[in-house]
Amino acid sequence: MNTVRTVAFLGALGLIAGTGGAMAEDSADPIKIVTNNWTSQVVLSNVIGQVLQAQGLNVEYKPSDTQLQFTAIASGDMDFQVEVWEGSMAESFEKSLAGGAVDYGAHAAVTREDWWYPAYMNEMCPGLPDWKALDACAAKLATAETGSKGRFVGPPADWGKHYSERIQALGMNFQEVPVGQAATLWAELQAAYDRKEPIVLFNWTPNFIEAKFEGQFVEFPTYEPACLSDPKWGQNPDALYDCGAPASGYLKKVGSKQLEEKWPKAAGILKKVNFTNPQIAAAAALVDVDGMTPEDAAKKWIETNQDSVKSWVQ
Ligand code: TMO
Repeated sequence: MNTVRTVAFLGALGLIAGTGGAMAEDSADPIKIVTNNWTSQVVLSNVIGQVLQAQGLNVEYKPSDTQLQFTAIASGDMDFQVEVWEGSMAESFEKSLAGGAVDYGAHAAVTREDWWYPAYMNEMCPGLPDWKALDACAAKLATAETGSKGRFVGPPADWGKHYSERIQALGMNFQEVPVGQAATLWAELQAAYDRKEPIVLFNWTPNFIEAKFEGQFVEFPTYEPACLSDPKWGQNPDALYDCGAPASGYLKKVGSKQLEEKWPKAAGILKKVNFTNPQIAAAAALVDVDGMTPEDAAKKWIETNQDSVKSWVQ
């Protein structure tokens, strides 16, 4: 659906500014929407951007680092980010709230981000998904690059994980080899999967992966907040990070203070935006499986999620 048709469609629902009652006094300045480097975030940023445009608001997309975005939002240089993942951003997010950023609430989605492996590895490494069984199986994941250690294909550096520290804290016979971008994770997974070769890599849910590949997360010692702040917590009394990421993490929205002041209507919509797990996985699949651009994927997503969109703008 092109923009004209999207606008027509939203207009037909009575969702365009001016067609349904009083118009809020929002600024004509562009709202700066933060985009990050994984697919669902980019598609869903475009979804909200297109919905706001259909309401007569101006928007601009601003790529930012997953940690630095919080400082930018707290200082008002950028206005909102729609996917704040507990497992990778909780610390930066909470700091930003103290610094002036605003919590725009949680989505219904429940999230997890951690080490993940294809199901056929359960036979190769008996005892999985327990992390100790993975560790005992390190030799099967050894490569020229990692020597005698197992290779863990890790996330891009800005995703705020502490996997090298975790490997050390738990005394694992593994080495993290981080990728530069998400697409490399999926290319590595596909190549291993096609040949039924062992691989352990960073993954998350909701994502398009679960519709295409069978596999599961490695179970590390259960997360508690103290694991990240108190070295004495957990099995290594001298180290942080001796635990897994939250298995049922939150997904939140964060906005600038000026968003409420300059664009009250947009702020009201953002507060109501609420994604479910299947909605997020579907947003990623439109690009990563179907090959659409994020812009077209957002149009398609709006078309197929009319009830949700309607509930945000009412
Ligand atoms: C923040 N991420 C969903 C890529 O783990």
